[in-house]
Amino acid sequence: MATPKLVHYHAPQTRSFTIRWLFEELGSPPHDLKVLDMKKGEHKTAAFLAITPMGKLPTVTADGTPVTEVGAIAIFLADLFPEAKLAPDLNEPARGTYLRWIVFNHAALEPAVMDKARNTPAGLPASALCYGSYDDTVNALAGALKVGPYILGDRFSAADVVLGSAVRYLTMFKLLPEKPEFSSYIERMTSRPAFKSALAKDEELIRMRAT
Ligand SMILES: N[C@@H](CCC(=O)N[C@@H](CS)C(=O)NCC(=O)O)C(=O)O
Repeated sequence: MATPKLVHYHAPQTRSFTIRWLFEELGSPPHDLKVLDMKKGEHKTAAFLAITPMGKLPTVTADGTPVTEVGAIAIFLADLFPEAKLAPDLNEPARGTYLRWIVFNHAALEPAVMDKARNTPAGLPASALCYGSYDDTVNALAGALKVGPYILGDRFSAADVVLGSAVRYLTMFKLLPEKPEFSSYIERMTSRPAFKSALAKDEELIRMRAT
């Protein structure tokens, strides 16, 4: 089957950066980049809401079919370009670990951090929350990163792009506690050539917008 035509709807300085970085790690396979100006509300136009009703970025379309949610997009793209070797094969046990941590980002890390930041009153016991408690979530992630250098141990994967992005921006916003496991992971991720290249491209977008 031919590779579908990919469109990445993007805005710099958002979660969409994760996907920009991932495209770099994949060796920049052909895709159209459509940059939306969120300050002008371009992500809430009728045309964009017809693609994705929440009007959120990142969104990727594949032959017109929308894929949203950073983790889903990462899994989709890493599988679409297997030659980049950013995803364990279906029959490898590491596939389970890989999926586990990509889903953990959405199912535990982000909700735990956002609830804490918003001071959500405790209406439910920890046992009923998708993340248990903020401390348990943070400690689980720090524990998994302790061995390193990557979330799968010796093997870099798309899960590091998802988690590396999240740990970086949550730390920038002081939403994660300072821990050596996080700072050294951020250091390893941000020193990757693909990360630097994606960041330089987004900085150029921001500069162009300012002029
Ligand atoms: N769960 C989504 C969250 C996406 C998201 O919230 N993106 C923000 C930018 S970081 C956004 O598009 N906000 C615009 C809005 O909601 O109006 C994902 O992981 O992709």
